[in-house]
Amino acid sequence: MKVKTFSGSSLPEAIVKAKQEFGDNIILLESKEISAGRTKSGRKLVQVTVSVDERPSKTPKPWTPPSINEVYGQSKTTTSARQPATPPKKDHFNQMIQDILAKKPKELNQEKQILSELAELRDQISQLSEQKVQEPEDGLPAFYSDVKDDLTEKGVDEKLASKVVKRAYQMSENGAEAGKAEIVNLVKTELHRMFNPYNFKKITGNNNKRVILLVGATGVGKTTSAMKLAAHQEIFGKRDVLIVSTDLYGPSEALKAFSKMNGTTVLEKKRVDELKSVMETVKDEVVLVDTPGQSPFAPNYLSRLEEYMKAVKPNDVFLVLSMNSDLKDLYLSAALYMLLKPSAIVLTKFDETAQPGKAFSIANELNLPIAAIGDGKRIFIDTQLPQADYVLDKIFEGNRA
Ligand SMILES: Nc1nc2c(ncn2[C@@H]2O[C@H](COP(=O)(O)OP(=O)(O)OP(=O)(O)O)[C@@H](O)[C@H]2O)c(=O)[nH]1
Ligand SMILES: [Mg+2]
Repeated sequence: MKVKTFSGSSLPEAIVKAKQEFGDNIILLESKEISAGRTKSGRKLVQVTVSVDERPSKTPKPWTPPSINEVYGQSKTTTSARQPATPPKKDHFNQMIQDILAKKPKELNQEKQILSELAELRDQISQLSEQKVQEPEDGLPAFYSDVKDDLTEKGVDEKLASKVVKRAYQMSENGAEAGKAEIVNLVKTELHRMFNPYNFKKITGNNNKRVILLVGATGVGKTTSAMKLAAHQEIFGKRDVLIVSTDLYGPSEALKAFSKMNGTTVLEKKRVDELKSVMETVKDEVVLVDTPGQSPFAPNYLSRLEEYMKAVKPNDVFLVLSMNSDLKDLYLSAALYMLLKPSAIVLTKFDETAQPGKAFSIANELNLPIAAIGDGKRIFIDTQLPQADYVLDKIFEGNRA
């Protein structure tokens, strides 16, 4: 995977530069604005970091442009005939971002503008990829539709389920004749390829200071996740960890008990100035800053989180999302937290959903890696590393290929 940063006077200009070098299939990793005072030219700049996947495909057969019409015994369609008659609809998530932007007050103006440009860009990218994956003109053969229904039943949203099943169709050696087991395997391969785990090795390999801010709506499992990350041997279990509780009611009983049991230092810091000074004393620890839960729609909540951000200057913001929420609610709450530019998501309460496929939909929509999975209340037991097979097994259990 190649990663590079481009800059321009606006987001679209920076993106055009990135596309000129990497082509249309770029993935936007980050965008930030650099104020006029900090650039050589004295003009405001927008910087984007993009990546392009250059790895050879793991799929069984290289993808060739649609042979669908041949499979169906029809003549080849021209490219223009394959274009959708009407432009694809704005996707759900982008629509939500737009709705939020329309409603929010004037605060966070710069971020709002970047978010709005991002939504536009995401639309363009998704339209490009829609054009690549065409549906057979007679509709999907029955087994493919069955697998698609299984996916949506398990929480994968309609758009993503349709995309991966069409992709399976195009990759299948047997096309319309493929059996269900073959289709399931191809769909798993495709979902596996899309799964993006957060790379803890990169940050646990050294003993440097690392500050992670945990954010998310009330009761989603932020405090529990802080303890789970601190305890897990392949996450921060071997590092010195400091958990800073900013909860207005002080650290919970569970957190105090964990501190005793695991030997993890827990500090109570409610005020922003206290937070700032504690950060100055940290040398080579991992600091997990646990923020108080509140509805993301509460007035001034995001501005308050921004104050925390300024005080602790986190290396990472982990957005904690509870899998027992409805997918629309997940999108809506996540869209607001995107203003804080999270670097990964932590998915909790997998044990409380019958729709584990939501994990793929939300990670795909937010274009963020998954840092950890929580599947129960027990701190030392119910934590899973972010592995595609864990989610895939849950989706396809009882339907083994
Ligand atoms: N079943 C299940 N329960 C969980 C999981 N993660 C957390 N919980 C429970 O959910 C409840 C809330 O968890 P907390 O960690 O306190 O959530 P929080 O986001 O810190 O809550 P606030 O600080 O009040 O916003 C607790 O009872 C946890 O034990 C999980 O993966 N599965
Ligand atoms: Mg909490």
